[in-house]
Amino acid sequence: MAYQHQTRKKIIGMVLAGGKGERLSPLTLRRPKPAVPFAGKYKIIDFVLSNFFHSGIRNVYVLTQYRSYTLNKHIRESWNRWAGKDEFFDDISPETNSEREAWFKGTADAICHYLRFLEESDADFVAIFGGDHIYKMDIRQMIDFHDCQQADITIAALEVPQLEASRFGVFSVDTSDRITCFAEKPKQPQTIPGRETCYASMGNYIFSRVKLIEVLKAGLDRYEDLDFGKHVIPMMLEQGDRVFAYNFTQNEVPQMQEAERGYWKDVGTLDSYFETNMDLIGVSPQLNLYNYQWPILTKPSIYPPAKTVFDDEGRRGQTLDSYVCGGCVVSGSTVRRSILGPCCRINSYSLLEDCILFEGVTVGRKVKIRRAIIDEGVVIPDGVEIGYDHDADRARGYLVTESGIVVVSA
Ligand code: ADQ
Ligand code: ADP
Repeated sequence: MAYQHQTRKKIIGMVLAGGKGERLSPLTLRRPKPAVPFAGKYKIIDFVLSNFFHSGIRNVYVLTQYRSYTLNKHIRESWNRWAGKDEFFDDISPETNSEREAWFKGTADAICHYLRFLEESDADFVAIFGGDHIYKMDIRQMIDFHDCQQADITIAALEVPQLEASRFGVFSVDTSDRITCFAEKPKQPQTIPGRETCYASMGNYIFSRVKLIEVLKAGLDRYEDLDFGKHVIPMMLEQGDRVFAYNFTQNEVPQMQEAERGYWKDVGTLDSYFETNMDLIGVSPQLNLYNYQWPILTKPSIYPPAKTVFDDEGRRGQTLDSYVCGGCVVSGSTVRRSILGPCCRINSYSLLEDCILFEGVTVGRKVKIRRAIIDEGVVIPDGVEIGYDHDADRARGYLVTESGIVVVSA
């Protein structure tokens, strides 16, 4: 039976989308992590914004900062159009033209700069979510939990293996899921009693609006780089606020497949980015993009259908086990287990295997590429081989990751 929402409270969304995503470099040299393409036609930020949209939370500010131009453009061109009457998905960035990084110093500090939006709002709750993750979530279920617990803050949470837990905010709970202690990225994360896993924060928070304003003002007096994980949550625990954890594995979206329960990916490194994309083109991917009850929204495509053609000499153009976006032309060449972003051209006698191509990549004739990520607009000249000899790849200035993925950036 479909989930019945209880709360009638008013909610305002804030998405933190200003992070650099340094571990995804060189893909994040010219764009922030939330603007990195994913699954061909989407951008990473489309996942969290689709969650807000389908949860009926459509008053959403997207806080951008680092290399914000492409992300702001995407929000304006793609997301503004999904908003109806009295709804908005607005990008907001620091009011500075500076190229320096002396902007907002921490996640909560960024929200503080827009305190007036919160003060002027009549919302009961504020949903502050990261813009960096791939998952589907009905946020109203978390809000119902927050409301029911009469919490001051609720943190979305997952269990992660202890070995990975140092990348997260890690905490302990009592029997009613109230958080008793919290440590941001601890060197020695505390496991759940009797288990080898830890409770980890997903960096998604529901705050009661009045409480949020109060703690931000108090925090600003104490820290100049105010951060939710480092300062705000510990401060709230210290002063006895009601801090709760929402178990994300309880969350359900319509027509969800069992494999999707608890599915949440950070795609923070090039290898995890590559694997998470590649999982999509397997026979039964964990993440189902064909659930029309929860479609991932993005910029509507104006491109013509993808096309595979025989070349002048009668060589077949073919794509196998692949995602191929609109506007692509694959002529006289073979593409296997790959993701082609919009408007790619693959020319005769070429072979692509296990590749991710961003928008507008041109691959010349007699090219061979395997296990590679090719950035937007790159032109691969005739006869080049990529991914077969990593020394040669490095000599050409390409980056080769630990697991041997070659990244060709513009
Ligand atoms: P991290 O993801 O490491 O940890 P951080 O780098 O601060 O924390 O980024 C959080 C989010 O805020 C990201 O989406 C990022 O893009 C964005 N962001 C960072 N600085 C910003 C700024 N100045 N303006 C706007 N947006 C900004 C956090 C939590 C952990 C939790 C993990 C889960 O602190 O407790 O476990 O997320 O990934
Ligand atoms: P190749 O090196 O593979 O021979 P071509 O540039 O000759 O590449 O293109 C091969 C085929 O791709 C053409 O015969 C045509 O069918 C298709 N093609 C090229 N450009 C377009 C286009 N703008 N629209 C549709 N199909 C195109």
